[in-house]
Amino acid sequence: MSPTAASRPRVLSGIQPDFGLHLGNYLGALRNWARDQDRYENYFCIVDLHALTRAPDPQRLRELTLELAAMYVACGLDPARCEIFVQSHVPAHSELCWILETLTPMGWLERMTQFKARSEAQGRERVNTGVFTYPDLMAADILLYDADFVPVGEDQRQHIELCRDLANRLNSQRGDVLKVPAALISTVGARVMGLDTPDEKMSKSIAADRPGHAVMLLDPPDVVRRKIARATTDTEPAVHAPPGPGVANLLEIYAALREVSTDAALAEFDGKSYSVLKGAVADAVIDALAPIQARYAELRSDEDGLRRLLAASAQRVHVVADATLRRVQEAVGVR
Ligand code: AQP
Repeated sequence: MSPTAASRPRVLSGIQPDFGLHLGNYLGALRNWARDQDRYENYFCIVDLHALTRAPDPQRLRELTLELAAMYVACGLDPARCEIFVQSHVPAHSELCWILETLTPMGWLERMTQFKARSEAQGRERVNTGVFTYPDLMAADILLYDADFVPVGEDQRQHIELCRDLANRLNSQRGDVLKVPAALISTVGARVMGLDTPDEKMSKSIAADRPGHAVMLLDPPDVVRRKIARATTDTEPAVHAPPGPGVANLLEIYAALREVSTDAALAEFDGKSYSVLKGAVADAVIDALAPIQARYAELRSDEDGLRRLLAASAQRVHVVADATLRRVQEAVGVR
């Protein structure tokens, strides 16, 4: 990274290599990371330990990790300006997580929406403990790097709040040990909703079961067009104000990709049929995905190059993470 980067505020964020990425991951996270990379000192992690909570096939997890690294770069993250590294390559993440767990009341974790959703879906007795303590590991990911900001989608706000609470708790007990980070949530595209169910957020795991739920970043143009053509709207004959949730979601996707306000998007399509709107949304999505898909194909053909990039970054970030871990260990008395 350039020598001047160190004087900028630091951002850290990550994505799980559990399934392929969808448009929500792009608009809520990756696109913003790439757009703002000159404003920040950039740390972007591939959080493979989090993905273990879904008990993936080991070989598939290794592949998904490399695929995600390629996707980070294909979406515009420049390895010369961003650290791009794998969580499990830096043991300090797990070590700090344990210390944070000892500071976390169970009630804080029981309130987490993601835990509640997964324990309802799988049954509380069966859901693994990693799903429960996931926010502690995420807090460790962030706090280890003294991040100023965490650029994420709206769904992660609750986890960032918990991370802040933990940093404040340790600081109030043991002096100023940890930097308290803030969430950085974009005003557009922060909560893309499911195409088939516009009342729930577009989600990777749902898309794995129901392909019509989400446009995936690697979907070819005909698939994008078909999925958007089938997106849920309503029984009105044309776009009108105020739009229902399905139409509002399509307008929001269009506005985010064409970089216009949602009001301008609504004005553009007011009175037009849903098929006209859907055609324009599909064009915008296809235009945005074409260069990403081309770059991704190039990067995936050089696996050794990707592995070298990840190894070099892990070596550099290791130093930063270990320094913070040492500070915390000293503060709590295990060093
Ligand atoms: N629908 C979304 N709209 C905007 N941003 C979103 N993000 C996720 N879904 C949307 C943002 O993408 C980043 C990576 O997310 P993650 O790997 O932590 O996975 P997630 O939030 O769990 O993603 P999914 O798609 O919702 O997967 P599952 O099905 O596992 O729950 C984060 O910054 C997130 O805010």
